[in-house]
Amino acid sequence: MINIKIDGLDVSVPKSATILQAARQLQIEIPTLCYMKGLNEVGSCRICVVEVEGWRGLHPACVTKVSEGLSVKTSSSTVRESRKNILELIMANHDRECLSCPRNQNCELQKLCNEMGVEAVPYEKRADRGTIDKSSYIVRDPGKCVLCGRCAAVCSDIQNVGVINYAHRGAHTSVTTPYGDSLSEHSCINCGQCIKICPVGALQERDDTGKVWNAVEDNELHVVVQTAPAVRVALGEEFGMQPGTDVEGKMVTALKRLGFDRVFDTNFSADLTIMEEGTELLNRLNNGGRLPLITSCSPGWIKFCEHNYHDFIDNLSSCKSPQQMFGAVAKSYYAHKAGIDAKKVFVVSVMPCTAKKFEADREELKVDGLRDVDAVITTRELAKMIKQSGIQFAELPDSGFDSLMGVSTGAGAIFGNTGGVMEAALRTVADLLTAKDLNDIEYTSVRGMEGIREANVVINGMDLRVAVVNGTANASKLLDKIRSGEAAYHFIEVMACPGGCVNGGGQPIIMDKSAAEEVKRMRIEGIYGIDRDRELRKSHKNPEIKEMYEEYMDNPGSHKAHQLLHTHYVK
Ligand code: HC0
Ligand code: SF4
Repeated sequence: MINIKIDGLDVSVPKSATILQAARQLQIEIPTLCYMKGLNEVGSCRICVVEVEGWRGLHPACVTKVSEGLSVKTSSSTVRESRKNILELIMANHDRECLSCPRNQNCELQKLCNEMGVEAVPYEKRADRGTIDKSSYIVRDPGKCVLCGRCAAVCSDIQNVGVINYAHRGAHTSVTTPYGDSLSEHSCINCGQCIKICPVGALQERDDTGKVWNAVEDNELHVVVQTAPAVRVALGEEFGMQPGTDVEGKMVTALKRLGFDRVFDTNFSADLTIMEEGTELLNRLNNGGRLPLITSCSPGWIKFCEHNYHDFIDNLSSCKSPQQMFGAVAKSYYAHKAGIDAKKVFVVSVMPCTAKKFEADREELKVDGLRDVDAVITTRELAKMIKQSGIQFAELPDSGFDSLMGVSTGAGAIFGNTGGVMEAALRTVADLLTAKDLNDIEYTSVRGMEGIREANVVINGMDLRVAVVNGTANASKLLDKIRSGEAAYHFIEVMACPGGCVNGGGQPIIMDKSAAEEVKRMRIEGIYGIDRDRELRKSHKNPEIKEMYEEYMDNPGSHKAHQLLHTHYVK
């Protein structure tokens, strides 16, 4: 251990510690901007500078290692003045459009400027980093970029995509795409993880709230909305509630007040996905089909697979995702039952995911030329619409989803967590293989926060080797092992976002990044709580699903089901 003094207080820390870590051990908060523990420890912004007795100049606490006997000052007037000066320099090159910025009041730079007393910017703008690019699902505004590099780190290290990075030198340094192109022209998977880690408003999702307002106000259209499993455990955060709070009832009330004609649930179509995907798994196992079967409901993962692992395209489940299945049945089964022309049904999705906007636009997911889903908004965009309409969300009474496509089971709910699709499928496959109504349904071996989890599940004497992956860099690691013959599985779940949809790129932004893991854990727990409280916890027990098959689609895997609910991807 190394003994040092910080602001006159003694502390012992491991030899490998930085001054920042040592200060945090003493509960001394040194401000940071570019720093992300374990991901981006590069000392590029210099906000964390400190004085070290006997050393010349100031030193960034996030990358300066401790040594025996150091004496550090973290808030001398020299330090405070320097931090203020650094912020003024950053602000000089930052488009100061705070009032109209989507990150107003949720911006780390704004918070630092307030805390350090930055009132005016005494410097001229030095760099022109380009104009806003709105042509992708992920909108980049280089004029607001503070060059922290956090997006580049997440894109390459967590997602193994690497489509944004530093370019140019000196005052012309920028964080940009290859050739400064739109992200849509490259292998960006639209996961939105860069948005969530950006400290300012330089990255945002494409805003589709205008499209949804227009649809809701169009009397010619019958507008139905579906809500993804993970939205209800995070939406409350936008209104001051604890992460993980289940606000399903209030969310449904809010959507009805916003003017949607019907409020339905993606959890319903998650149950439907299990009926189709469980059948597909059993077919492949029994009939020598291509294995491992790999889930296909995460559109970021699908795009990643198409760009980098096209030799696994035939392993992908042919099932559309629950979002798309919902749209397909809304415009067929629901329109038929309600006596409405399918072309007049406008389907809106509320998703925790930015890649769902891309998925909804995919040509191969259309049925007879008709899109399944017409508009996708994120959890953040729904919160914005609720705020715009003056609804006092926290005060709302609860209400229930509309019937026909509003009932769901605990299995549908857990889709929102990493491991959830796997567990939901195992619950149904186990009942089908044993022809029993099994009580032991919590497959805890596939739960957890680790990036790659493997398990052997024995069902009715059949030994199933399964794996659950989250984050596309982890998907690469697993698929590389399969390619080289080091590993083999029957069934794999892949979710593009670390933690699964609860941590999707469209979820509320957590300003205090040190709390991010805890927030993720609370959202995950919120979802397992919904599952535990459900009377029905297996997809095949969903009465509305049974009714739909009986009346409209015969059996899972039927010709009609294939027409509506399945697709294929081109290599
Ligand atoms: Fe998900 Fe989904 S669980 S991808 O994470 O499968 O976005 O929440 O809606 O479609 O159901 C996201 C969440 C969904 C879909 C479902 C799946
Ligand atoms: Fe990278 Fe995902 Fe951001 Fe695209 S959306 S730039 S893949 S982090």
